[in-house]
Amino acid sequence: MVHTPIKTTKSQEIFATAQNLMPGGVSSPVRAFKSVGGQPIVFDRVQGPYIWDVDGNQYIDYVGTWGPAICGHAHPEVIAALHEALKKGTSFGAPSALENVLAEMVIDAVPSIEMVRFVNSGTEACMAVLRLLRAFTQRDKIIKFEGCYHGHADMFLVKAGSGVATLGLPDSPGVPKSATSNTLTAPFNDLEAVKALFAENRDEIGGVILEPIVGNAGFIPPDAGFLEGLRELTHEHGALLVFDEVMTGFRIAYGGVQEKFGVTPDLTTLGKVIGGGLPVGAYGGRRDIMSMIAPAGPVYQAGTLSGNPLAMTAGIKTLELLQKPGTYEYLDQVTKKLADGLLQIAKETGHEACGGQISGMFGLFFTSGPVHNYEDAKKSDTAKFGRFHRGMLERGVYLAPSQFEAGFTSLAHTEADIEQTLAVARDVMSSI
Ligand code: KE4
Repeated sequence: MVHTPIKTTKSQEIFATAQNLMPGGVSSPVRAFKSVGGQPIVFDRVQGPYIWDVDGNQYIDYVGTWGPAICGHAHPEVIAALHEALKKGTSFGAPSALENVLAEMVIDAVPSIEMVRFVNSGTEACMAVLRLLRAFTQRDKIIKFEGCYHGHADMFLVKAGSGVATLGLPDSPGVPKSATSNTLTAPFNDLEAVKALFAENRDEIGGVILEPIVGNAGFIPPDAGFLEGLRELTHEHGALLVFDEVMTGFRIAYGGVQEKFGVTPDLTTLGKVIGGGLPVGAYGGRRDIMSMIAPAGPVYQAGTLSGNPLAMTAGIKTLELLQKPGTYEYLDQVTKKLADGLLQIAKETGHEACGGQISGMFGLFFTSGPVHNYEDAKKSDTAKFGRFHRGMLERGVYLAPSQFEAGFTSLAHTEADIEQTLAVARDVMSSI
């Protein structure tokens, strides 16, 4: 397949200016394409599974603004609902019935959630849930897993994934030892390591937090028995189990990983999908724990724009769309076709690769694998991933700009989009 390099003049101009105005020219590090090389494209508009950049190039999108666009970008029904909501204003800073509606939908959907608090990002949700679990257990230590990312709050920037892994940052400067001295880490999928930490820190660990399917070290599903083992260990040691489902919530299943795998944590964090593309995060769980949150209880957490009526509106409409029969079967079907196809093409073109998918989330590593944890993931050929990413971009396919991220599909992706993507992938993998 002969391809002519895409014209990116306007993207380059805008990005050059941006770099003088904002650190790295971006509002979030991974967007700068640092680990895949080349300049990022500047978006002009999105619709369904597609992106158009400022030079008019069109792409099939597998990032979906990092997860929220699960119904496809700018879904007409979400846009229409927002138009209606806009007529009533943009922010209240006061109770609105819309918060009740989305809260009830989240509580009905997510097995662990009996009560929920809305915030504005996944980072805020994870920060708040950590404060809450420490207050409830009166224990300060937590266990997180290498390569997992729970937002950019100090306490979690220890062997974190996503942009921290992408940029190969150690643990970020500016984070005092005092903030991370209570953060213990273990390799993902390693129950023995968790048991050892509990033994070494008897009665001091308040909770275990994880991405139940890792997306921030690339796509790494839990080994059989891992989630169940954590549930038993936390019960045994009087610690709380926290599923960070900011990425997996309402994507892996309507009730998240906890519904699909049948393991119910004590607390859950959410984000991305529940905002339908507007800023929303949430944390929730057992009523006896959540009742400690101010003003019902003494644990403080607040936010000017939390429960924003526009964000609630977009989230409500998005979850309504996801409730339609066949949603998750369709996501699984198109994503399986994509992931299986990419692996098959990699094999046929002589590349060591592994990966997989669950529902609308997938990943591809350029290593023979298997990849059970972050150490395994780091064996990937990230330079080859960079060449793959650029080749796909040049041919109209937009993948996450890092080996240490997951890919996302949507209900708007058609079989034809997948076939086009695979045809392009064959061409690129034959040339890298
Ligand atoms: P935000 O603060 O970015 O809304 O959420 C933080 C967060 C928490 N937990 C999980 C499991 C997450 O995946 C995230 C954010 N994910 C990244 C993508 N891997 C957001 C993209 C970015 O940082 O630009």
